[in-house]
Amino acid sequence: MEFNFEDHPHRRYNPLTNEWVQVSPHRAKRPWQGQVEKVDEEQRPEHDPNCYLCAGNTRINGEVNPDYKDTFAFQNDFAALLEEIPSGEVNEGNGLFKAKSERGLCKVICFSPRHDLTIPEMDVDGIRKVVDLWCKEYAELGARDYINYVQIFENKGAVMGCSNPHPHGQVWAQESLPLEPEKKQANQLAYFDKNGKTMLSDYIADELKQGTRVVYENEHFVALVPYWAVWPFETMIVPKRAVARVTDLTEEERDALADAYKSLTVKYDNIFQVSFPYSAGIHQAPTDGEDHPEWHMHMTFYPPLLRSATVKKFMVGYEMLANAQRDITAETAAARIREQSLTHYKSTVLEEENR
Ligand code: H2U
Repeated sequence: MEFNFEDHPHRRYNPLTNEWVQVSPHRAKRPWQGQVEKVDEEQRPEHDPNCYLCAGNTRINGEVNPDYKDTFAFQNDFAALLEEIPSGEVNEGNGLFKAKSERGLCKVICFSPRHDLTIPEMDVDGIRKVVDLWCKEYAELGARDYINYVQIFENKGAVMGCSNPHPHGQVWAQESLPLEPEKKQANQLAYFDKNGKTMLSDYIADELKQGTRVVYENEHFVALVPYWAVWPFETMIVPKRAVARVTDLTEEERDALADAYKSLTVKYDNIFQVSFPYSAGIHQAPTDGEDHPEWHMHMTFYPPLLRSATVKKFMVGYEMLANAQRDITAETAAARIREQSLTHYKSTVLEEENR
């Protein structure tokens, strides 16, 4: 019998983080008698008077949101990071007790005044405004001399702990480089120093040649299931040009990013005909004043759903104690995403109802 990566257990290497994932494709058929998530598909109003993100509404701290027409950003009223704190440091017990103060700030970014929409249901022009807002926040927050990293992210769906269905994301800006970007920076730097090119330029060139993990492509971006994906339907949107940060994207590339973001999330929603939950975010160059030619920005999506709209993957047991693990291969997941239509299932339903 010959070893076969589609059937036999193996490990795959993530060169961005220098970590391994255990792949167990033969397990994909196991029966499920565990927790089943509730599908929350209620019809939401365009404006909800009780939503703290809707235009014109009062937030918990008494502030009133403006009557915004596209996007809107505000400082998180319950921010995890604060700007005005004294600095402090502990390093005791032979380095066993280390701590350091961390300055920063957190913002909430509303993608649209429409309470009933999500990214896959917004039009590309509206999503382009979200891309522009990311650029504005990255530039403005990153320009503060003590801010060295800006993390842009979106938590979508109650399953991901998102507290409000209104389309929104967050931006956390801080003094230090957080763990995930720190790992990616070190590995991209080592690759760039050795090869004189960004790691992801070489990687996506090979992915585009092979095609088996590519799920969507336009002129400037490719969306793919990375070879080393951990989450069942994990994907990355990567610019074809080695761009270090969102603010280095051209106007055309910003449009293309908005198109890729929409296309990928429409396909996601179509897999189980449900608003597909995920945590997504942009990893890009720190805002420490350096050039960072090693950085190739990318947007990563970590969706938790596994085999249906109601069965979620849990990162527990072996994953917590030993190593990240997945059942279906990246190639199987990619084929599943790729084959989905670029027309959102809800618009198809609407068309049928109107017929
Ligand atoms: P989620 O992305 O997890 O849904 O978070 C929304 C954020 O909105 C959350 O961090 C903030 C919460 O602190 N928030 C406000 O800033 N003001 C409010 O009036 C309610 C919620």
